[in-house]
Amino acid sequence: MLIKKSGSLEGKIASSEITPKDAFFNRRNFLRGAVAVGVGALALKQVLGLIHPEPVHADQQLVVVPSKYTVPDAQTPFAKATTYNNYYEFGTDKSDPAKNAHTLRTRPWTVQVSGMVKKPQTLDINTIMKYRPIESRVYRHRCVEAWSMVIPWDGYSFSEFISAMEPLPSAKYVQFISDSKNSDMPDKPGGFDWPYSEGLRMDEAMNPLCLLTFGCYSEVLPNQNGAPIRIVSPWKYGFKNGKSIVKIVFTDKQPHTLWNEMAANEYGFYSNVNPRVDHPRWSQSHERRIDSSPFPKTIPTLMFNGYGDQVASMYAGMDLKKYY
Ligand SMILES: Nc1nc2c(c(=O)[nH]1)N[C@H]1C(S)=C(S)[C@@H](COP(=O)(O)O)O[C@H]1N2
Ligand SMILES: [Mo]
Repeated sequence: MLIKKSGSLEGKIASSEITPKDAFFNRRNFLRGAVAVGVGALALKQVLGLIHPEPVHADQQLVVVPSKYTVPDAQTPFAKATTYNNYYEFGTDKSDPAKNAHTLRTRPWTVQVSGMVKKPQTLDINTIMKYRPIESRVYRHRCVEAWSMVIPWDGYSFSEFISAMEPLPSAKYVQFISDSKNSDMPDKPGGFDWPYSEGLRMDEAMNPLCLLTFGCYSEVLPNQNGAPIRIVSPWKYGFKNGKSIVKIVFTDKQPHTLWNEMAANEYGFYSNVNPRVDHPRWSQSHERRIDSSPFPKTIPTLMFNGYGDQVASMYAGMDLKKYY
């Protein structure tokens, strides 16, 4: 795997350096159970792949390394984590995204970085994916709707990416904006201010737990889980974790976030998991662990989803009832 260590991402990996070999590794198409492939045949496939980029399939394996940021909880079965989803651009029922998200085209894919940053630039997803080793991190995932899962996500700390972008000292927040192309998402429900957008305070985004995510269960992300690139911030409610990101904006003002602007009294900008601050329409004290809890909401919800040791200090002195 080609990993370079300093300077900005594009500086590190100029497009002229992307050889057929790199392209092969970029696409991570190490098919599960594949037998040895002749080198000649492989090389030809790579060259053809460059001319006609292959679609990336969700069952493609990622090369991942273990991570210290892993909880011991029993993992949610892959089949549940990939069929019980919120991804409203593909429908508002939990089962809709798995049925509809196949229309999302995840290659070619670029992420535009702009705002208060030294070098605004547009980066190819393959460049971003190979910038750092991809870690497998088993995280607790708590939706604001009081259900939860335990998912092995694959990515590297968002902080690594942010540092490479060299944000200006004036940047206090980072916003990430999801895709919303009509051709890919023809049936987006009305009444929402598309595209989906979310954001974090800079120190939250720089917390090593905040994961720039490319896969789950050591495979590239299924479309319904936010392919090809998304955020996972496990101490926050799931809606902070924007999917299928196309823009990252550094700013000095608290950014527009879709749910907060839709219903500010129900969905705060911070949205830290907090069993003591209820949603106006339901309690947050307990949760239902999808597929392992026999009936709804038997599991006590943990402050910061159990990640207090790593994140509580960022909120020292803040009234978390006011800044929910
Ligand atoms: N673009 C986009 N991102 C999104 C959503 C969405 O509707 N659109 N839903 C959010 C919510 S509410 C949750 S709980 C998680 C759920 O998806 P996951 O299980 O793949 O994390 O995605 C979040 N990210
Ligand atoms: Mo959610």
